[in-house]
Amino acid sequence: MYQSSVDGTDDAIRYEWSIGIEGMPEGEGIFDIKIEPVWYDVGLDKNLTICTNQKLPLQHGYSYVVYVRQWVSQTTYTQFASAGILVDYTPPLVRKGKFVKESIDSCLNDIEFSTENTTLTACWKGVFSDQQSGILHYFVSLGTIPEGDDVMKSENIGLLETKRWTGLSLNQGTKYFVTVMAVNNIGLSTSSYSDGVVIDFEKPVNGVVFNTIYHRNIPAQAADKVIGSSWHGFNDRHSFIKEYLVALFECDGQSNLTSLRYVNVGLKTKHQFKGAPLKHNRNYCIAVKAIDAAGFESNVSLSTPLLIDKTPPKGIKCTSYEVTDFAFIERQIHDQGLELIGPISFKKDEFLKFKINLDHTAPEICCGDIAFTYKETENTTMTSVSMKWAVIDAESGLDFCILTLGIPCTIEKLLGVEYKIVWDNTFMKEEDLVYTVNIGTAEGNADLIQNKRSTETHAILDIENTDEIFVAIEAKSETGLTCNYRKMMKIDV
Ligand SMILES: [Ca+2]
Ligand SMILES: [Ca+2]
Ligand SMILES: [Ca+2]
Repeated sequence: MYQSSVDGTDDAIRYEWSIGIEGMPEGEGIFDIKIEPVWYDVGLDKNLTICTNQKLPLQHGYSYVVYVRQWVSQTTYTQFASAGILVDYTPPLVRKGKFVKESIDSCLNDIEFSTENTTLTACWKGVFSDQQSGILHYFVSLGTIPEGDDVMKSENIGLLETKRWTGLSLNQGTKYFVTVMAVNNIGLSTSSYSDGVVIDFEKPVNGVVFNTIYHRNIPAQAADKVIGSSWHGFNDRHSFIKEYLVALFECDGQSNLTSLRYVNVGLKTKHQFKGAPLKHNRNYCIAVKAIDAAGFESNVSLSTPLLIDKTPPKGIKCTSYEVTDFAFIERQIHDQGLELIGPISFKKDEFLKFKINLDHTAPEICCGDIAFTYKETENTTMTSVSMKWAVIDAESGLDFCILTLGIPCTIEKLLGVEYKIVWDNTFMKEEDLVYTVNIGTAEGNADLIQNKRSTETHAILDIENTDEIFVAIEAKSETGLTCNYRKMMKIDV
């Protein structure tokens, strides 16, 4: 149905009307112009209502024009045409790649975290379109769920494409969503909502910082071109750690922490300061702070001081050294020219493990440049060993040496034919060891487990039809150093 009226002049003797698609002959799209009349007489009436033919309904996306002929004599008329009116049956569209954004300022970027709990801005420039009838107005709301309005009720804000709320009291750790409903000129609507913003106005918790890249502190080092650092324990409750800032500074006197030159290392949790001008007999500290996704900085955490000592350390000589037969012993010797002589007793099958660190390179998980001699005396349950070992290369500064007692791997029967092999204390305690496990029913075979890589210190497998298995485990440190362990184990069936 279409309504139209015309302002005619008084000298008209009658009017005729027609209607059709804009830019086409009069009547086209409304009448079958080959067989139907196109012009209709209405006498001197100045308005009319047209019901379109069901066979030719008004078509979506087309513009229609009403024509009027004002006859002033039997042979003379003036023709008028209305402005086109576009037919629209569809609600507004959401443009591809456009979305409702949250912002705290100019709407350049959508934010996922905000440090503001009283204000929030929403923006939806170019998000909605309606080619046919156009947008009439927008409704906008704020809620804790998509399409929700539990924080701010839906509000008609005309054709504005941003909304700034103030005086809010948003909760920390809660995600808020903006919903915008676009209404077109024929009353059809479409809504779209933002991907949310979490409120976070708490700085991250700071962690612990170490003066090596191995998550432990050392008191001194001889190297003067590089200092390592590592850290852990930084955390954020409401968002997450986005990046770390690290700085190296001399910390002998009063240090001004506000003027440190930080390096942004992203999400890495270790960093090496290379080529740093490190002075002999001075202490250096590492400062680390974390930044959360909302942009808050944590407090600064400092490592313990590290002394740069380029003079060679004096050798020590231990005349007696004992590994008791019940304890897991760990000794650290910060010196070089090490010589340990003495009786050591340990149980049958137990063995000595070394972890040494030369020149502050990565710690090895087996033996390094160490020579040792020992003499065994057998009795039924104990092996008594006299040992002497020393660092062969006295030039390389021995940083530390850890000596521990290795416990052989064990086998435990579970249900049925299921067994558990455990190598908890077989290798050096090192967080980042990766094990490659091979287990077979004959020496050199891997028919039960082949090249299984794991960070766990156990394996569970089915063992049938054999009374012994051969276990070979290779442990690999983060720095690529390896240590091998092999054992034949009897199966208790
Ligand atoms: Ca439309
Ligand atoms: Ca967002
Ligand atoms: Ca935070």
